[in-house]
Amino acid sequence: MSENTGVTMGTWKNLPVLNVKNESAEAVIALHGAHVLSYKPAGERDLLWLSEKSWAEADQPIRGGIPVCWPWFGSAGDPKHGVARLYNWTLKDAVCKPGSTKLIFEPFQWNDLTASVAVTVADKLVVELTTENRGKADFRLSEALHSYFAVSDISKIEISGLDRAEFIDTLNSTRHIQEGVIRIGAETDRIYDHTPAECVISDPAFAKKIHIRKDGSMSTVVWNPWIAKSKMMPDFGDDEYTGMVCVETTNAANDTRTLAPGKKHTLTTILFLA
Ligand code: TA6
Repeated sequence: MSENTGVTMGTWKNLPVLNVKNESAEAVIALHGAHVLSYKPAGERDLLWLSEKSWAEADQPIRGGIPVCWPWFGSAGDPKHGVARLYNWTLKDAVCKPGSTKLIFEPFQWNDLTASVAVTVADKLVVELTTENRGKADFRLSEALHSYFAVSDISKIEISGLDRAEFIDTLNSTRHIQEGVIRIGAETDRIYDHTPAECVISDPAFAKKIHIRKDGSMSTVVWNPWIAKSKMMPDFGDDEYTGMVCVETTNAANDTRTLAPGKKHTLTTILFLA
């Protein structure tokens, strides 16, 4: 392994983080929420966005990166977006190979469910969230790898891959069919809940596009808070909406999963530039 590669402990604000560096990429993962804060392929920009005003508190979610929303999405339970992103995860193992580092976290036991997270930092970033139902009853599982991507200017990007896909506009609870690429010019909060598609963020300021590939998911959420909603969030700068967009790999809405006793489900998001 070349110098300066491997996994080291550090801090971000006052939170402990794992700094990963190898020949292919570098990344920062907070133990709080098993939360990927940053992912930079070698010689490339950071794919992920992180708010300057993010909380860094044990009882608050980090704003940006890849929140692990589990074992429910949104307000399907309390707290919103579940308990995993507030949990202090422990690193179980780091598997280091040339050009690839896989972090495996100790499973998180919550009631009858067990969540396992693995993060692979290579020329692609792979986050795997596996749920096992160790109880005696079905569990209605909704979840998200709620990725925040850095963009040059929200008004200039396009998101492709969802043409003709059905979505819920959660701002008014109406259903629509996507026509062509997604362009964002207002608050946008949509759940595309019948699609396995790989999405691509095209940003004219950058030569390479961000690809969001997934497995174990038939739903994708696209979110930008725009002006008014940004001002309502204390952990989100008033003008930060122009530099970010969420394209989230989820099991949400009609893609909520019923997990039978003894069964497992893995939600995987695969991010890369191309
Ligand atoms: O994924 C979109 C969404 O559900 C939006 O409705 C918005 O609430 C966003 O998540 C962020 O939620 P949070 O609880 O992290 O502020």
